[in-house]
Amino acid sequence: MTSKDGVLTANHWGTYRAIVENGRLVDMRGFEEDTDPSPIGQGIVDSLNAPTRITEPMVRESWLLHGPGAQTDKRGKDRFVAVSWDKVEKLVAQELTRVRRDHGDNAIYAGSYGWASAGRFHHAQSQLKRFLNCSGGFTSSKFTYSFAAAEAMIPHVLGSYREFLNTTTGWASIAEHGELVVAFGGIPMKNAQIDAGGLGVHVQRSGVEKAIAAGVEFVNISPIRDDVIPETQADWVPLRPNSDVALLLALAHTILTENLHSKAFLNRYCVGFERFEEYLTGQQDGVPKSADWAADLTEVSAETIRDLARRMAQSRTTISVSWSLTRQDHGEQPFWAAIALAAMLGQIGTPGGGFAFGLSALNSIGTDAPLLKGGSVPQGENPVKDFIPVSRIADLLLMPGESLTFDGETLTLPDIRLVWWAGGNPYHHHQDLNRLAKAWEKPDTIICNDWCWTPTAQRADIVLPCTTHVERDDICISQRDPYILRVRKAVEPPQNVRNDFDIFRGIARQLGLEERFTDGKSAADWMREIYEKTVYSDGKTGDLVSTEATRDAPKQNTLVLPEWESFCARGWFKVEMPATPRIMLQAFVEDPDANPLATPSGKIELFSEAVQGFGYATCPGHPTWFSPYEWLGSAAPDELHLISNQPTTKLHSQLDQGSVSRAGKIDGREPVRLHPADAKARGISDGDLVRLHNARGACLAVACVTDAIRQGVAQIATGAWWDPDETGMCRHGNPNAVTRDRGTSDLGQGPTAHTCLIRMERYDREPPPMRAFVPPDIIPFDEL
Ligand SMILES: Nc1nc2c(c(=O)[nH]1)N[C@H]1C(S)=C(S)[C@@H](COP(=O)(O)OP(=O)(O)OC[C@H]3O[C@@H](n4cnc5c(=O)[nH]c(N)nc54)[C@H](O)[C@@H]3O)O[C@H]1N2
Ligand SMILES: Nc1nc2c(c(=O)[nH]1)N[C@H]1C(S)=C(S)[C@@H](COP(=O)(O)OP(=O)(O)OC[C@H]3O[C@@H](n4cnc5c(=O)[nH]c(N)nc54)[C@H](O)[C@@H]3O)O[C@H]1N2
Ligand SMILES: [Mo]
Repeated sequence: MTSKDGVLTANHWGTYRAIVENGRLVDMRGFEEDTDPSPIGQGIVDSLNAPTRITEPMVRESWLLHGPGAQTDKRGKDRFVAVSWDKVEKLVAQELTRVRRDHGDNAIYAGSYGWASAGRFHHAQSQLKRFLNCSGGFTSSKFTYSFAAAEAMIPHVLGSYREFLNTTTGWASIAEHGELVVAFGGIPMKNAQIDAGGLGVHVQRSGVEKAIAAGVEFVNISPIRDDVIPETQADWVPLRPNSDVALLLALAHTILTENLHSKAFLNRYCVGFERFEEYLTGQQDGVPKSADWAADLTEVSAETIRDLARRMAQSRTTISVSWSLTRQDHGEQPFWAAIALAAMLGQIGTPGGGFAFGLSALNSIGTDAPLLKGGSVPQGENPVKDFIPVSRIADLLLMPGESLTFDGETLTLPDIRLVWWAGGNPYHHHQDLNRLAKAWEKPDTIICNDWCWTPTAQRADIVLPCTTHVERDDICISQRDPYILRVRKAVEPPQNVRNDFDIFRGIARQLGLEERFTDGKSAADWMREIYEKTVYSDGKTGDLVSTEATRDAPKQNTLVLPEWESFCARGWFKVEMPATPRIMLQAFVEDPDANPLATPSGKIELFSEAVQGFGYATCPGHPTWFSPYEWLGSAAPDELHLISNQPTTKLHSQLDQGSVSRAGKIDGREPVRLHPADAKARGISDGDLVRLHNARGACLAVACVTDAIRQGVAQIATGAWWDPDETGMCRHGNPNAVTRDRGTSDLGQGPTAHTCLIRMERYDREPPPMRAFVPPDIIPFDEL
């Protein structure tokens, strides 16, 4: 339901009107402009003041009694002591000072990876980083869990990754000029509910529908049939998970051997095709990457591969590669191989053709919204140069002093004594959580800012309770969305919780750094500044087309915004949409000499001397097929490949405790989907409680038997709050109980959650009670 009444509020899943009665939030209705609002937003209504809400600052009992480093194995089991803000501010300030003095600034790890909430000012991670940079810095992290392998790899191929993520040719162009969309990992509409930083209206579904109406055909290359909406009537190619590179190479091989490739494109716009060609033909290693070769690896017939290759060459084709393809062993390769295939088709830079990084991975991927860069709270300079690729957190804690290869560098892992997380949930996002739990015992102190008792908050020493998005004013500006929003506090927060900004301001005051942290500005001052510094962006991180926003004298590429006061009074502003659809790499293709890429050659690098020069056996100089460390190609007959994809009913672990997410569970546990033949072979029926396990761990889930899943594959969404029993088995259904914590390669060191074999069996014992949403025991300070 949408509404014009109520308080405008927004989060990553959309913009809503908060309906408040007697000071209580009672409903979240879709923003009046949004014709396809997401149900996810409703999940805040009953979770806001649920028992999982943290209402006071908390300190773990053993830490408080015995000091930093005390009984770290009791994290997650100890009681918490509720303390005053004054007390907790002093404790944190003292501990920061101790760690910096005794162990150095790089002994603090504050990568703090996570999605937090959407507002630009109350962005927890930015506030934390600014605060820590005011007092000596911290060991940081680089890249994301979303597509780390691509973030490292694609700059070697195209000169930038973000630029091309931001300028993907969208549905408007595909509908007008495209004929065929070949989607590796599908066009997952469930994921388009989300956008980083919020979104005004949901447009992904209408974009796909436009393409369907225009007669565009779809091929869904995925182990899961419903990775595309049924209206696409897509041909389903249910390949083995993680075999996409073999398929991409075989498509390229077919196109090459049938002489369907565009030599003109390869000559003019690419370097290194000859080296790639030697690999494709087998001249290099004796193995032609033919359709017959790939048929064994992918379990897609050679006939299907050859037909698809011909169809792609005969049509105006977009190759979409889902981000999930990067979150697997050798996740650098699928995007590179897809670019190579698209280059051979010679349609890059043409309307409705080329490649796309993950159409529908977010609401904005596949739209033509103008690129915006909102102003921001400057994070300052971090004097500490140590960092990790973000998903190497457990390695960092477990292996101080050891080295790690990464994108041509050798990093030395510092000795971490203090970990601070604000706006993320590593006990959701990290792989092999039992390994993380061991690493988690290492630091002296773990601090977490959150509003609810997530598994991470439960395992911290100091918990700083913050507000939610409905409890504060903010400003939402997201990079690829035309809506700028003035969101407002709808309800009062509990008395003893604070905005992250105020949490850090209080601690900064204890350290004598308040003025440096706030720059003398109030939250309202910052929001106005963020708004007024909003500009058009050219899509590369940090590089701007215009340097200043102005409300008068519109020049080309100058963003004209309403005055702050009138903007605030109306609550939102929609930036004009471009008149013509965007075409990725159009300028480069029109004139590659005038508009070279930022690669060493200025061209698309199908062979990269730089990457070859790193000498990594795990990532050579051209797109390469590697057998994943575990996959169906090497599985025992009773093993299944587990896909742990993004949840439909929430964003990651956020609002898992709320009504929308709980409605998607069965008897309170996460559903796992599997094929009828696999269920039968294991004596599993629909609705049975099952145990998923491998050498790393186990979790319970409830079986959903469906032929929408390829045989040999099981699928469970991420996000169920981690709820291990004494043996480390998650009773709730968190797949990171069984995923492996290993980097994609020496180059990207990205996470590899989608590479995972498990066994599954019926769980015939008494179902254990779940504790995921049971807050820890809490005692008041004066009872200590
Ligand atoms: N197995 C498997 N694992 C995966 C993935 C997968 O595909 N499979 N995907 C990975 C990916 S792509 C990602 S991006 C990660 C996501 O991992 P995360 O981003 O860590 O997950 P979230 O649940 O969004 O965590 C955000 C946290 O911020 C808190 N929060 C919300 N608002 C605020 C605020 O204003 N202030 C503060 N201080 N806290 C706030 C929320 O309560 C929540 O605990 O997960 C990764 N993990
Ligand atoms: N509702 C909702 N939307 C979200 C999020 C969320 O938590 N909830 N998270 C957001 C975030 S942070 C991100 S990074 C994006 C992620 O976007 P994606 O990476 O696209 O998301 P996934 O759902 O993990 O994967 C999409 C599909 O890829 C398929 N797949 C998995 N492995 C393979 C494989 O080896 N080969 C092929 N061909 N297909 C495979 C799976 O069937 C899966 O459904 O989603 C965003 N959107
Ligand atoms: Mo992500």
